[in-house]
Amino acid sequence: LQLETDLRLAVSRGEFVMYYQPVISLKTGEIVGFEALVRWQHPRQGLVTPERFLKVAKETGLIIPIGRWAMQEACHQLAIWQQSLKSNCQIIVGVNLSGRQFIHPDLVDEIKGIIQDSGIDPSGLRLEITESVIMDDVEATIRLLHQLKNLQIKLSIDDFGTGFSSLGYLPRFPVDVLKIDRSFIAHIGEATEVENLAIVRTILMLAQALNLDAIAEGVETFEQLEQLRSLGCEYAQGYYFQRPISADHATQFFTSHP
Ligand code: G
Ligand code: G
Ligand code: MN
Ligand code: NA
Repeated sequence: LQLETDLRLAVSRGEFVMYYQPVISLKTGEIVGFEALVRWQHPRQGLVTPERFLKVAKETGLIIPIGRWAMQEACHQLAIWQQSLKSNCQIIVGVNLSGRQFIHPDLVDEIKGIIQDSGIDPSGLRLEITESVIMDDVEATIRLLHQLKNLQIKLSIDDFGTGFSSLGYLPRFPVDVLKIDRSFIAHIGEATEVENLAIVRTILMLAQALNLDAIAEGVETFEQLEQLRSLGCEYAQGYYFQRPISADHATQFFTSHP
């Protein structure tokens, strides 16, 4: 309950900070974008990760104002990056959406408003929606995804492979990216490698057949990177490249990265 009280105060006091984890092209080694990950700068406990407060935020509905802040902040930062980039470069910022945000009736209008206020080119914004949320009510999801695509933004299915999707629906979802859940990547190099490699290979083939990009999450070792490369995976993120970092640090990393 202390956490809930503190979280309410945090919303009104604006104690959240956005961190950014680079997404890397395995072909060129270049940064192609970032995943935005919210952090809570707690007055006494320091930087708190979402693991510790998102559950309460979802239960209490505080995820709605926190998620709105996250979207505004990420778009504000994206606008800065888009302005500083040469016109031939693309940078994509991924923002996570929880199930509660996804089914909120104001979602589309709110994102539309944030795109206008921030002045971003919407093609640089990607919403990350987990597979289990997407599969919850398929017909409603398809309608909503089309409304979101009408805003000219990008969409990804997050934690792909963990939600037991009926794969037959996949071609009907107007999404751009499959994010391969990090549990499959984590076991590369371990005893269960064979099964996990088979799953990763299958997801990559599926993505290719449906003309979607695939991003491998949670790459922690060189060995995992090499395996992904050999399977033809094009994009990855993970501690091996960089942990989530502040916007300033991300900007430095971005401009100094070869
Ligand atoms: O670093 P990590 O601990 O950042 O994130 C843990 C979980 O919190 C992930 O599942 C991630 O999707 C989720 N998360 C991080 N930032 C946000 C956000 O801004 N909105 C929502 N809805 N979830 C987030
Ligand atoms: O659920 P989602 O995919 O949005 O979660 C992203 C989460 O994964 C964040 O908590 C982020 O900090 C974490 N993360 C990012 N890279 C790695 C990694 O290489 N290893 C592990 N274990 N977690 C990672
Ligand atoms: Mn994500
Ligand atoms: Na994920």
